[in-house]
Amino acid sequence: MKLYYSQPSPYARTARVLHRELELSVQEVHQHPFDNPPELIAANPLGKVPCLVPEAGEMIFDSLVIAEYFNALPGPKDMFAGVHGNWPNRTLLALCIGLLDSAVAWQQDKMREAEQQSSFWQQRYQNALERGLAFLQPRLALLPKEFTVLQIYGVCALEYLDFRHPDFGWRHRFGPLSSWADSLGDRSSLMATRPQESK
Ligand SMILES: N[C@@H](CCC(=O)N[C@@H](CS)C(=O)NCC(=O)O)C(=O)O
Repeated sequence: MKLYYSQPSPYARTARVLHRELELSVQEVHQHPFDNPPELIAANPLGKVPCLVPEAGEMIFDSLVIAEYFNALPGPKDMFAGVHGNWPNRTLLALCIGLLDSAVAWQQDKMREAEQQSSFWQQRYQNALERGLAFLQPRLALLPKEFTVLQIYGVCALEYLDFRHPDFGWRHRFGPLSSWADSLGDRSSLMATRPQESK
């Protein structure tokens, strides 16, 4: 199966980490959504990455649906262990996805011409991120002990903040969260997918 992704995309990164963890055979195809590649548009009418084209059947998007699909394939482990059926952890997963949403929306606003940027929205995204991190940090002990989708979305969100919003400086204010991210960061699936600028 083929996975359309772009290197800096944190949503695409979650799918790239997951298939590595599950040792699935996936061909990664780099597509920058802003180039409107016809293959990507044909696969995902929203023109977004990640998008999965399985061997047979319909395309699969978005990242959480791809995660559920990968996890449903025969594989060595359950990447939703302690998340499905556990409402506090399922809510923390939604929180981590929401952190990604705010961080990406903030980045998109920063990419506009200076006069088109909105200080109202940029502040709002930062406030949501600040409160979200403050909510997550004291709940780290609740997370499943295994490496699950929750850890994947969490680390992808935090490292995306390092990548796109270094001036936000979250690591100075959230020491335990920063140590938590670092304790997972040398996993090969995370190291192989760390965001960098597209060439
Ligand atoms: N909810 C989607 C979000 C995907 C998304 O927004 N991807 C961005 C890249 S980070 C994208 O492709 N943006 C292109 C666009 O908005 O046109 C998911 O979880 O997969």
